[in-house]
Amino acid sequence: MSKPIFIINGPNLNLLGTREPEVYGTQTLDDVKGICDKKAQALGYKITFLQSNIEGELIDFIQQAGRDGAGIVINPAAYTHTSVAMHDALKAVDVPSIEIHLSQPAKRESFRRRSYVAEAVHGTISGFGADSYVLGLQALSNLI
Ligand code: CA2
Repeated sequence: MSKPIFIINGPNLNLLGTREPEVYGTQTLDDVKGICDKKAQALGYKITFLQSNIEGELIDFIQQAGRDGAGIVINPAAYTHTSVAMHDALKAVDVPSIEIHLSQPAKRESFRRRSYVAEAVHGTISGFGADSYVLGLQALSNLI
């Protein structure tokens, strides 16, 4: 049995589908999990789908994925633009990782243009709503 793909979600993504639908869409995080389950199954993988609002917990998830996972799809949410700790954690694991975003941060406020995570992952997919997760899984499975 192959190791699962870890899908890690950062702060406030638990609110998905309840606010700002024009930016983040109408699907809930649970809907996104279902979409990821289906795509991963088609690719021959199981997923471990996680969310936290706490930076240290997200670091623990990344380390756990390094030990027990085949790879990482991560939406670091606002920590994308602030977290050296997440950058370091992603660099410290030996599994491939893909950064994904629902929206296209480059088209939004200037503070969203900097990603500390981008320099530590294989690549970034953004701007496709829930499809960013699907595209991220596809890209990751090509790397594993
Ligand atoms: O577009 C993305 O996926 C983001 O990672 C989402 C983050 C944002 O800080 C990044 O710049 C881009 C914000 C996630 C907050 O999600 C909410 C969802 C519904 C209601 C409120 C917040």
